Amino acid sequence: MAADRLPVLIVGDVHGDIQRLFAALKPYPAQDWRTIFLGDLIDFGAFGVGCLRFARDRQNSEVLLGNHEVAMLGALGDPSRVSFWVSIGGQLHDLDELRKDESLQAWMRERPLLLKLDDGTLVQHCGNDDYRMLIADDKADPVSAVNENGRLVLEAGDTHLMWSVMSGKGIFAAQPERLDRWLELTGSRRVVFGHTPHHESKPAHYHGGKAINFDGGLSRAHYRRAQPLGASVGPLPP
Ligand SMILES: [Mn+2]
Repeated sequence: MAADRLPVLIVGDVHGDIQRLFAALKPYPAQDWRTIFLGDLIDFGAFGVGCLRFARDRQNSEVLLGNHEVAMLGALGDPSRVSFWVSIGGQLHDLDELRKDESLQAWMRERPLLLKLDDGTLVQHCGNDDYRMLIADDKADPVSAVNENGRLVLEAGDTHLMWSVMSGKGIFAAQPERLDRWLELTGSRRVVFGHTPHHESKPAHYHGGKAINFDGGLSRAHYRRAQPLGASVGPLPP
């Protein structure tokens, strides 16, 4: 697509704070950037579904699936999972809104788990290699296998399995051997991710930039003290 030629803008976990999302995107007009959202647009903040729709509709943008989207889809399909989802920040008014919008539901289920860029960057929600649990066939391209099997699992309504794949803590910062194995398996030179806040003023680089965390705690509803916008949103380094 034409957006492939644009510089890449990464957007970390938004968690329903649409005002700070707009503020963070202001220096980056949609037509000038290929915007990649790392997932977890919802929960904690009041405008989760609004953030999802905005990301879906922004020009030249792609949106990865986050574990909070998985939990919300679980709550949508199974009333017994609503209380768990609320316990991790789920907003009931957002669930009502999603229930009325079947095309948004379908769009959420189709979100990829992994995105491989032409420059060898792998982009994903969690800084974790648990995605490998979705690889069944050694011969298949691992990135396609994770995305295809993830989609099948979501279509089957097994959000419980998907949650276990996607909710682990980040391990790439502390376990460089696992990082290297994941990069080798996926044929990537580095991995960009969110999911676990890094508490730095800019995206956190680990192991010489082989792993970069863009979850800078953007949402005021999730983190009492507002973190800098540039900790979560910014250009992909060269
Ligand atoms: Mn997450």
